[in-house]
Amino acid sequence: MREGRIIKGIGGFYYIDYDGITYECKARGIFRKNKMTPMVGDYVVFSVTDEEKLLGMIEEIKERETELIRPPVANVDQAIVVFAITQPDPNLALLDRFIVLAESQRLEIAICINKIDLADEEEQAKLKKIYEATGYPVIFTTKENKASIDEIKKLLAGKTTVFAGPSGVGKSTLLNRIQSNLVLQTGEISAKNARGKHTTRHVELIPLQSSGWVVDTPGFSSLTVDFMEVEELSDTFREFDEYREGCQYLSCIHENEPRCGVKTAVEEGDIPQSRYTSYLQLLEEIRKNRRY
Ligand SMILES: Nc1nc2c(ncn2[C@@H]2O[C@H](COP(=O)(O)OP(=O)(O)O)[C@@H](O)[C@H]2O)c(=O)[nH]1
Ligand SMILES: [Mg+2]
Ligand SMILES: [Zn+2]
Repeated sequence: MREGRIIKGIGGFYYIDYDGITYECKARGIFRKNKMTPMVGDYVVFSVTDEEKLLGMIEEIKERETELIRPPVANVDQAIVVFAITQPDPNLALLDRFIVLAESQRLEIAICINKIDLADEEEQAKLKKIYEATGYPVIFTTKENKASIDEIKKLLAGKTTVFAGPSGVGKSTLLNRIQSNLVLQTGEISAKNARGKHTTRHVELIPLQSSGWVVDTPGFSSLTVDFMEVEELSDTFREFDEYREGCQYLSCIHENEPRCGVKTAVEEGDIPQSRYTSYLQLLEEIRKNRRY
């Protein structure tokens, strides 16, 4: 018996990485009876049925630490939220939404601002100021600079990471630079494919030579936060924490309450306006859903 990790699943076959070798495995019927379907990211025990052809049988699924729905991957540790400093210009409301979604899945979070070759230091400083108060690592990268790519590599070490971020910000390019044997499609190519062929994308876990795993599909394709509770939302805006003691009510949601430490901090410029605006927008979204 061996232990490996499922990196891909297609039509009832599971591809298991075992120390850099990939075995094609089937799952025992017993999993179906237990309503336990193997998923990408699962750590499994498998038996080899044909060493030459690298075939095997999954015998046991190890307990999952986490289970992401979109993309469907087990045991993800971290989300790196990637935005470009320009082309396309960062949409801070969307960035904040990605952070909230990653928080709701209890993932570790890092923020990557890419394409810094296209903007001056002032732009970088502006974003840095907004996000360093969150406590998440904020990393500035460009494909032109290896040292910046190495910083991302360091974050990936030993963890399973999904990259989240809008299309065109450079996610695939980053991954290709991180691991030279990768050839993920970048740039305009995907638009062309989308027109004609029906391309079914399978989620795949890529083992990194430098240790760690990355998911090759962008995370959080479903963008609504309406499954969350209001209290949970305000908890995910981490920089609000230190100002809560200024709130009159313990249950303050920092909206219309008379004495609110968070609102005061926004007025005094201690909490960035863009973060508070994002918060109010997401709050409204959650509320709307509750009315039905
Ligand atoms: N100037 C600049 N362009 C970049 C950088 N990274 C990626 N690009 C370009 O941005 C476009 C989109 O990149 P891609 O990796 O496909 O983005 P994805 O949709 O997030 O995977 C491509 O034309 C890349 O060449 C960068 O650091 N600087
Ligand atoms: Mg891409
Ligand atoms: Zn408050």
